[in-house]
Amino acid sequence: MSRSGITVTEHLLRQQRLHPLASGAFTVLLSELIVAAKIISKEVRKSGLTDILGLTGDINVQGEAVKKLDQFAHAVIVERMSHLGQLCAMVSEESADIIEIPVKYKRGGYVLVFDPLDGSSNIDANVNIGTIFSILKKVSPGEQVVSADVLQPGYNQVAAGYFLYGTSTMMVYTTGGGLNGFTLYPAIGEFLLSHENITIPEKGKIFSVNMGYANYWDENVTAVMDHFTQADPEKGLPYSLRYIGSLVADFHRTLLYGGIFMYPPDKKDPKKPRGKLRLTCECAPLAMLVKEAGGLATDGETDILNIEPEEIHQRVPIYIGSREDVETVMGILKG
Ligand code: AHM
Ligand code: MG
Repeated sequence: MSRSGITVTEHLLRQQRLHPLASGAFTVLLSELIVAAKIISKEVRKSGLTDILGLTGDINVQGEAVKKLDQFAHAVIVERMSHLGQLCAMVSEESADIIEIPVKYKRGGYVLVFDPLDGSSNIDANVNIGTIFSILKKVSPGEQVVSADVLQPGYNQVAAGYFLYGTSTMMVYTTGGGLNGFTLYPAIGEFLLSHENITIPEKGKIFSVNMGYANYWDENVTAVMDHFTQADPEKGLPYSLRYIGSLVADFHRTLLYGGIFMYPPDKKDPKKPRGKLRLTCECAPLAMLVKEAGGLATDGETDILNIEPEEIHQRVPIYIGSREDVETVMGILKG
Protein backbone atom coordinates (compact mmCIF):
# COMPACT_ATOMS: atom_id res chain seq x y z
CA MET A 1 0.00 0.00 0.00
CA SER A 2 1.30 3.40 -0.97
CA ARG A 3 0.49 6.72 0.61
CA SER A 4 0.30 10.01 -1.17
CA GLY A 5 3.49 12.00 -0.66
CA ILE A 6 5.99 9.16 -0.23
CA THR A 7 9.25 9.61 -2.09
CA VAL A 8 9.88 7.76 -5.33
CA THR A 9 12.84 6.03 -3.64
CA GLU A 10 10.57 4.59 -0.95
CA HIS A 11 8.12 3.58 -3.67
CA LEU A 12 10.87 1.79 -5.62
CA LEU A 13 12.03 -0.04 -2.49
CA ARG A 14 8.46 -1.14 -1.74
CA GLN A 15 8.11 -2.45 -5.30
CA GLN A 16 11.41 -4.28 -4.86
CA ARG A 17 10.18 -5.96 -1.65
CA LEU A 18 7.21 -7.37 -3.61
CA HIS A 19 9.73 -9.44 -5.59
CA PRO A 20 11.64 -11.51 -3.03
CA LEU A 21 14.31 -12.54 -5.57
CA ALA A 22 15.03 -8.96 -6.68
CA SER A 23 18.68 -8.09 -6.22
CA GLY A 24 18.15 -4.35 -5.99
CA ALA A 25 20.01 -3.81 -9.28
CA PHE A 26 16.90 -2.48 -10.90
CA THR A 27 16.22 -0.05 -8.05
CA VAL A 28 19.78 1.26 -8.29
CA LEU A 29 19.32 1.73 -12.04
CA LEU A 30 16.08 3.70 -11.74
CA SER A 31 17.44 5.76 -8.84
CA GLU A 32 20.39 6.87 -10.96
CA LEU A 33 18.10 7.71 -13.88
CA ILE A 34 16.13 9.92 -11.49
CA VAL A 35 19.33 11.78 -10.58
CA ALA A 36 20.03 12.31 -14.30
CA ALA A 37 16.49 13.64 -14.80
CA LYS A 38 16.89 16.08 -11.90
CA ILE A 39 20.05 17.43 -13.53
CA ILE A 40 18.26 17.76 -16.90
CA SER A 41 15.27 19.41 -15.22
CA LYS A 42 17.52 21.97 -13.56
CA GLU A 43 19.14 22.78 -16.91
CA VAL A 44 15.79 22.96 -18.75
CA ARG A 45 14.51 25.40 -16.12
CA LYS A 46 17.33 27.86 -16.77
CA SER A 47 17.43 27.35 -20.54
CA GLY A 48 16.00 30.77 -21.31
CA LEU A 49 18.69 32.39 -19.18
CA THR A 50 21.83 30.81 -20.53
CA ASP A 51 23.70 30.39 -23.74
CA ILE A 52 22.69 26.72 -23.81
CA LEU A 53 19.54 27.54 -25.78
CA GLY A 54 19.68 27.33 -29.56
CA LEU A 55 20.91 25.19 -32.39
CA THR A 56 24.34 23.59 -32.32
CA GLY A 57 24.46 23.51 -36.08
CA ASP A 58 24.63 19.69 -36.07
CA ILE A 59 22.09 17.24 -37.45
CA ASN A 60 21.16 14.09 -35.47
CA VAL A 61 20.89 10.56 -36.85
CA GLN A 62 17.30 11.15 -37.96
CA GLY A 63 18.33 14.17 -40.05
CA GLU A 64 16.76 16.70 -37.70
CA ALA A 65 18.35 19.82 -36.27
CA VAL A 66 19.82 19.15 -32.82
CA LYS A 67 19.33 21.61 -29.99
CA LYS A 68 22.06 21.95 -27.39
CA LEU A 69 19.79 20.77 -24.61
CA ASP A 70 19.15 17.46 -26.47
CA GLN A 71 22.86 16.79 -26.46
CA PHE A 72 23.20 17.86 -22.85
CA ALA A 73 20.39 15.49 -21.78
CA HIS A 74 21.86 12.64 -23.85
CA ALA A 75 25.34 13.17 -22.36
CA VAL A 76 24.08 13.37 -18.76
CA ILE A 77 22.18 10.09 -19.07
CA VAL A 78 25.02 8.24 -20.84
CA GLU A 79 27.61 9.47 -18.34
CA ARG A 80 25.62 8.75 -15.20
CA MET A 81 24.33 5.36 -16.33
CA SER A 82 27.55 3.94 -17.85
CA HIS A 83 29.49 3.21 -14.68
CA LEU A 84 26.61 1.89 -12.57
CA GLY A 85 27.32 -1.78 -13.26
CA GLN A 86 23.67 -2.55 -14.04
CA LEU A 87 23.56 -1.89 -17.80
CA CYS A 88 25.19 -3.67 -20.72
CA ALA A 89 24.00 -1.22 -23.40
CA MET A 90 21.97 1.88 -24.11
CA VAL A 91 20.03 3.13 -27.12
CA SER A 92 19.40 6.87 -27.47
CA GLU A 93 17.41 8.77 -30.04
CA GLU A 94 20.46 11.01 -30.36
CA SER A 95 22.89 8.21 -31.23
CA ALA A 96 22.96 6.26 -34.51
CA ASP A 97 24.37 3.12 -32.94
CA ILE A 98 23.92 1.02 -29.86
CA ILE A 99 25.96 2.47 -26.99
CA GLU A 100 27.78 -0.44 -25.38
CA ILE A 101 29.01 0.00 -21.83
CA PRO A 102 32.81 0.49 -22.09
CA VAL A 103 34.87 -2.54 -21.05
CA LYS A 104 36.54 -0.54 -18.25
CA TYR A 105 33.19 -0.59 -16.41
CA LYS A 106 31.33 -3.58 -15.00
CA ARG A 107 28.49 -4.71 -17.24
CA GLY A 108 25.06 -5.70 -15.93
CA GLY A 109 21.96 -7.42 -17.24
CA TYR A 110 19.79 -4.49 -18.37
CA VAL A 111 19.42 -2.35 -21.50
CA LEU A 112 18.23 1.27 -21.28
CA VAL A 113 16.46 2.78 -24.29
CA PHE A 114 15.66 6.49 -24.15
CA ASP A 115 14.69 9.69 -25.91
CA PRO A 116 16.74 12.23 -23.93
CA LEU A 117 14.61 15.28 -24.72
CA ASP A 118 11.43 14.61 -26.60
CA GLY A 119 9.61 17.59 -28.11
CA SER A 120 12.84 19.56 -28.31
CA SER A 121 11.67 21.67 -31.25
CA ASN A 122 9.49 23.39 -28.64
CA ILE A 123 12.31 24.39 -26.27
CA ASP A 124 12.57 27.98 -27.48
CA ALA A 125 8.84 28.52 -26.91
CA ASN A 126 8.96 27.33 -23.29
CA VAL A 127 6.62 24.42 -24.07
CA ASN A 128 6.67 21.18 -22.05
CA ILE A 129 9.32 18.65 -23.08
CA GLY A 130 10.39 15.36 -21.53
CA THR A 131 12.64 12.31 -21.27
CA ILE A 132 11.11 8.95 -22.23
CA PHE A 133 12.69 5.66 -21.11
CA SER A 134 12.31 1.92 -21.47
CA ILE A 135 14.20 -0.81 -19.62
CA LEU A 136 14.78 -4.30 -21.03
CA LYS A 137 16.53 -7.37 -19.68
CA LYS A 138 19.46 -8.70 -21.68
CA VAL A 139 18.32 -11.91 -23.37
CA SER A 140 21.59 -13.37 -24.67
CA PRO A 141 24.04 -15.16 -22.35
CA GLY A 142 27.48 -13.78 -21.53
CA GLU A 143 28.90 -10.26 -21.51
CA GLN A 144 28.69 -9.54 -25.22
CA VAL A 145 25.79 -7.41 -26.47
CA VAL A 146 23.97 -8.77 -29.53
CA SER A 147 21.19 -7.06 -31.49
CA ALA A 148 18.56 -9.40 -29.96
CA ASP A 149 19.30 -7.81 -26.56
CA VAL A 150 18.22 -4.44 -27.88
CA LEU A 151 15.64 -5.29 -30.56
CA GLN A 152 12.99 -6.66 -28.22
CA PRO A 153 9.23 -6.22 -28.56
CA GLY A 154 7.51 -3.87 -26.12
CA TYR A 155 5.91 -6.69 -24.13
CA ASN A 156 9.42 -7.59 -22.90
CA GLN A 157 9.93 -4.22 -21.20
CA VAL A 158 10.49 -4.57 -17.46
CA ALA A 159 9.87 -0.87 -16.85
CA ALA A 160 8.96 2.25 -18.77
CA GLY A 161 8.25 5.85 -17.98
CA TYR A 162 8.91 9.49 -18.63
CA PHE A 163 10.00 12.68 -16.96
CA LEU A 164 7.94 15.70 -17.98
CA TYR A 165 9.57 19.11 -17.65
CA GLY A 166 6.43 21.22 -17.45
CA THR A 167 4.93 23.69 -15.02
CA SER A 168 6.34 21.23 -12.53
CA THR A 169 8.66 18.29 -13.21
CA MET A 170 6.94 14.93 -13.04
CA MET A 171 7.97 11.30 -13.26
CA VAL A 172 5.42 8.72 -14.42
CA TYR A 173 6.58 5.11 -14.41
CA THR A 174 5.56 1.49 -14.23
CA THR A 175 7.31 -1.77 -13.52
CA GLY A 176 4.20 -3.69 -14.49
CA GLY A 177 2.24 -3.39 -11.24
CA GLY A 178 0.24 -0.23 -11.97
CA LEU A 179 1.10 3.27 -13.07
CA ASN A 180 2.15 6.01 -10.66
CA GLY A 181 3.09 9.66 -11.01
CA PHE A 182 5.48 11.67 -8.84
CA THR A 183 5.99 15.42 -8.76
CA LEU A 184 9.36 16.99 -8.04
CA TYR A 185 9.23 19.20 -4.97
CA PRO A 186 12.10 21.56 -5.80
CA ALA A 187 12.64 22.80 -2.23
CA ILE A 188 13.70 19.32 -1.07
CA GLY A 189 14.79 17.89 -4.44
CA GLU A 190 12.55 14.83 -4.12
CA PHE A 191 9.90 13.28 -6.34
CA LEU A 192 6.80 12.75 -4.17
CA LEU A 193 3.88 10.47 -5.07
CA SER A 194 1.15 12.74 -6.45
CA HIS A 195 -0.79 10.53 -8.90
CA GLU A 196 -1.41 7.09 -7.42
CA ASN A 197 -2.59 4.21 -9.64
CA ILE A 198 -3.33 6.30 -12.71
CA THR A 199 -6.15 4.99 -14.90
CA ILE A 200 -7.14 6.48 -18.25
CA PRO A 201 -10.85 7.19 -18.89
CA GLU A 202 -12.50 4.46 -21.04
CA LYS A 203 -13.43 7.14 -23.58
CA GLY A 204 -12.42 10.77 -23.94
CA LYS A 205 -13.48 14.02 -25.55
CA ILE A 206 -10.18 15.10 -27.08
CA PHE A 207 -8.31 13.96 -30.20
CA SER A 208 -4.72 14.95 -30.83
CA VAL A 209 -3.08 14.87 -34.26
CA ASN A 210 -1.18 17.18 -36.60
CA MET A 211 -4.14 18.22 -38.80
CA GLY A 212 -1.72 20.21 -40.97
CA TYR A 213 -0.85 16.94 -42.72
CA ALA A 214 -4.48 16.26 -43.77
CA ASN A 215 -3.61 16.40 -47.47
CA TYR A 216 -0.89 13.79 -47.03
CA TRP A 217 -3.15 11.11 -45.47
CA ASP A 218 -4.73 8.05 -47.05
CA GLU A 219 -8.52 7.86 -47.23
CA ASN A 220 -8.85 5.60 -44.19
CA VAL A 221 -6.87 8.03 -42.00
CA THR A 222 -9.01 10.92 -43.30
CA ALA A 223 -12.09 8.86 -42.36
CA VAL A 224 -10.78 8.63 -38.77
CA MET A 225 -10.47 12.42 -38.53
CA ASP A 226 -13.91 12.87 -40.16
CA HIS A 227 -15.28 10.72 -37.34
CA PHE A 228 -13.85 12.93 -34.58
CA THR A 229 -14.97 16.17 -36.25
CA GLN A 230 -18.59 15.06 -36.92
CA ALA A 231 -21.34 17.26 -35.45
CA ASP A 232 -23.24 14.58 -33.51
CA PRO A 233 -23.74 15.67 -29.87
CA GLU A 234 -25.69 12.47 -29.06
CA LYS A 235 -22.53 10.47 -29.72
CA GLY A 236 -20.36 12.98 -27.85
CA LEU A 237 -19.04 14.41 -31.13
CA PRO A 238 -17.23 16.46 -32.23
CA TYR A 239 -14.17 15.94 -30.05
CA SER A 240 -11.96 18.90 -29.15
CA LEU A 241 -8.61 19.08 -30.91
CA ARG A 242 -5.46 19.57 -28.81
CA TYR A 243 -1.97 19.22 -30.30
CA ILE A 244 1.11 20.48 -28.50
CA GLY A 245 3.59 18.82 -30.87
CA SER A 246 5.52 17.45 -27.92
CA LEU A 247 4.67 13.75 -27.65
CA VAL A 248 5.37 13.37 -23.96
CA ALA A 249 3.13 16.37 -23.15
CA ASP A 250 0.34 15.31 -25.53
CA PHE A 251 0.53 11.80 -24.06
CA HIS A 252 0.44 13.06 -20.46
CA ARG A 253 -2.74 15.04 -21.15
CA THR A 254 -4.29 12.03 -22.92
CA LEU A 255 -3.48 9.80 -19.93
CA LEU A 256 -5.08 12.16 -17.42
CA TYR A 257 -8.06 13.49 -19.43
CA GLY A 258 -8.69 10.58 -21.81
CA GLY A 259 -9.07 10.64 -25.58
CA ILE A 260 -6.61 9.69 -28.27
CA PHE A 261 -3.22 10.80 -29.60
CA MET A 262 -2.42 9.88 -33.22
CA TYR A 263 0.61 10.09 -35.47
CA PRO A 264 -0.62 8.25 -38.58
CA PRO A 265 1.42 7.38 -41.67
CA ASP A 266 1.53 10.20 -44.20
CA LYS A 267 3.03 11.00 -47.60
CA LYS A 268 4.73 14.21 -46.47
CA ASP A 269 8.25 12.77 -46.42
CA PRO A 270 8.98 9.74 -48.64
CA LYS A 271 11.78 8.81 -46.21
CA LYS A 272 9.23 8.45 -43.40
CA PRO A 273 6.28 6.50 -44.89
CA ARG A 274 5.39 4.99 -41.49
CA GLY A 275 4.99 8.27 -39.60
CA LYS A 276 7.58 10.04 -37.51
CA LEU A 277 7.62 8.48 -34.08
CA ARG A 278 10.15 5.84 -33.11
CA LEU A 279 9.12 2.41 -31.92
CA THR A 280 11.77 1.59 -29.33
CA CYS A 281 12.38 4.91 -27.58
CA GLU A 282 8.96 6.57 -27.89
CA CYS A 283 6.04 4.33 -28.86
CA ALA A 284 6.82 1.09 -26.99
CA PRO A 285 7.40 2.74 -23.58
CA LEU A 286 4.25 4.86 -23.89
CA ALA A 287 2.32 1.74 -24.99
CA MET A 288 3.41 -0.05 -21.78
CA LEU A 289 2.27 2.94 -19.70
CA VAL A 290 -1.11 3.28 -21.40
CA LYS A 291 -1.75 -0.45 -21.02
CA GLU A 292 -1.04 -0.23 -17.29
CA ALA A 293 -3.58 2.60 -17.14
CA GLY A 294 -6.22 0.50 -18.94
CA GLY A 295 -5.81 2.03 -22.40
CA LEU A 296 -4.52 0.78 -25.75
CA ALA A 297 -1.85 1.54 -28.35
CA THR A 298 -1.81 0.27 -31.92
CA ASP A 299 -0.07 1.01 -35.21
CA GLY A 300 -3.48 0.56 -36.86
CA GLU A 301 -3.21 -3.22 -37.16
CA THR A 302 -0.95 -4.54 -34.44
CA ASP A 303 -0.71 -3.77 -30.73
CA ILE A 304 2.42 -1.60 -30.41
CA LEU A 305 3.66 -3.93 -27.64
CA ASN A 306 3.66 -6.88 -30.06
CA ILE A 307 5.76 -5.29 -32.80
CA GLU A 308 9.19 -6.90 -33.17
CA PRO A 309 11.65 -4.10 -33.95
CA GLU A 310 13.91 -4.64 -36.95
CA GLU A 311 16.22 -1.72 -36.28
CA ILE A 312 16.76 0.64 -33.36
CA HIS A 313 15.46 3.81 -35.01
CA GLN A 314 12.44 2.23 -36.71
CA ARG A 315 9.35 4.46 -37.03
CA VAL A 316 5.75 3.30 -36.64
CA PRO A 317 2.32 4.91 -36.92
CA ILE A 318 0.65 5.21 -33.53
CA TYR A 319 -2.90 5.55 -32.19
CA ILE A 320 -2.78 5.61 -28.38
CA GLY A 321 -5.14 6.46 -25.56
CA SER A 322 -8.57 5.54 -24.16
CA ARG A 323 -9.59 1.98 -24.98
CA GLU A 324 -12.91 2.84 -26.65
CA ASP A 325 -11.40 5.60 -28.77
CA VAL A 326 -8.53 3.42 -30.01
CA GLU A 327 -10.97 0.58 -30.78
CA THR A 328 -13.17 3.00 -32.74
CA VAL A 329 -10.16 4.11 -34.78
CA MET A 330 -9.09 0.52 -35.45
CA GLY A 331 -12.61 -0.21 -36.73
CA ILE A 332 -12.56 2.77 -39.09
CA LEU A 333 -9.06 1.95 -40.39
CA LYS A 334 -10.21 -1.58 -41.27
CA GLY A 335 -12.82 0.03 -43.56
P1 AHM B 1 11.73 14.81 -31.42
O1 AHM B 1 11.93 13.55 -30.61
O2 AHM B 1 12.82 15.05 -32.40
O3 AHM B 1 11.47 15.99 -30.54
O4 AHM B 1 10.45 14.57 -32.38
C1 AHM B 1 9.34 13.97 -31.89
C2 AHM B 1 8.27 15.00 -31.74
C3 AHM B 1 7.19 14.52 -30.83
O5 AHM B 1 7.45 15.00 -29.54
C4 AHM B 1 5.94 15.11 -31.42
O6 AHM B 1 4.82 14.31 -31.14
C5 AHM B 1 6.23 15.14 -32.88
O7 AHM B 1 7.64 15.21 -33.00
C6 AHM B 1 5.63 16.31 -33.58
O8 AHM B 1 5.88 16.19 -34.96
P2 AHM B 1 5.15 17.11 -36.05
O9 AHM B 1 5.77 18.45 -35.95
O10 AHM B 1 5.44 16.42 -37.36
O11 AHM B 1 3.69 17.11 -35.74
MG1 MG C 1 13.84 13.76 -29.32
